[in-house]
Amino acid sequence: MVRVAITGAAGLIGRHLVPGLLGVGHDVCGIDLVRPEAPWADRITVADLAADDGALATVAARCDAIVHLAAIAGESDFESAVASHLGLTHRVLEAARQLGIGRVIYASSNHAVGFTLRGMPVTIEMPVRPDSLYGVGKAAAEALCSLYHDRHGLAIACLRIGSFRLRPGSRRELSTWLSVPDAVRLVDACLTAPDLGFAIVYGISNNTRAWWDLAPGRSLGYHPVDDAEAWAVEIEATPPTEDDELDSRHVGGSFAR
Ligand code: 15L
Repeated sequence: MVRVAITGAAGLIGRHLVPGLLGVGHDVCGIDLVRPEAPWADRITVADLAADDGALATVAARCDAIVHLAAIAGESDFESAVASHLGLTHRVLEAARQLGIGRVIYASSNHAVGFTLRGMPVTIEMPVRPDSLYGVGKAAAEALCSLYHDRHGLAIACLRIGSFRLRPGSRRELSTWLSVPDAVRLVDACLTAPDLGFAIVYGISNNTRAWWDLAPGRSLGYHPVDDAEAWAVEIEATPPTEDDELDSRHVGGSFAR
């Protein structure tokens, strides 16, 4: 059992991750701008991570790990991207360092490499190639995580999450989908891996059409189960869209337009 604090706990991913991690036996608390309507809502502290220095310290004080999800979940202007991805991540890493919390799981994104051309497997050794200011923010925050690992010894996983959805909704998502149960498996693996060190991991399900390398995740104990292929016939029966055409060029899809 890991005692874990989740930033952005009421957000798109957080609201599934909190009950999911509780379900596999972890002790979970969280912080967000809003209180979710959920049976576990009393585990969430309502506070603005960007403005309230003490809130995260209070929430995370007795935790073993922080899962940092809070961020703008798409493209924004430059100042907002820097504040949201680099700024918030810095606050989280500093809180972890000061509180002696040894492990941080950071929700990065596939858009850190989104301008990479489609057609070949994408490994973690390939250069960062953001497709947006969002992707730049994620790549910069990954670099900050790397520094906190090297300089301060924190164990950190940067999860380059694909398309977190209840089910895949487009041709691209047949490759990039991350199911809710697999997201829980991924974070659980990163929370419990004995030798995490500094890891960059692609966060997708066990998709037949995957183009991101799952080996780094598997080496940490992440064994995804779901496969977007189950929706392939239904999705491919729909007429191709303009976004499908953009999605076929770069791994980040329409973010690279
Ligand atoms: C992301 O990182 C975004 O937060 C999400 O909205 C999706 O666009 C996803 O990537 C994706 O690439 O499908």
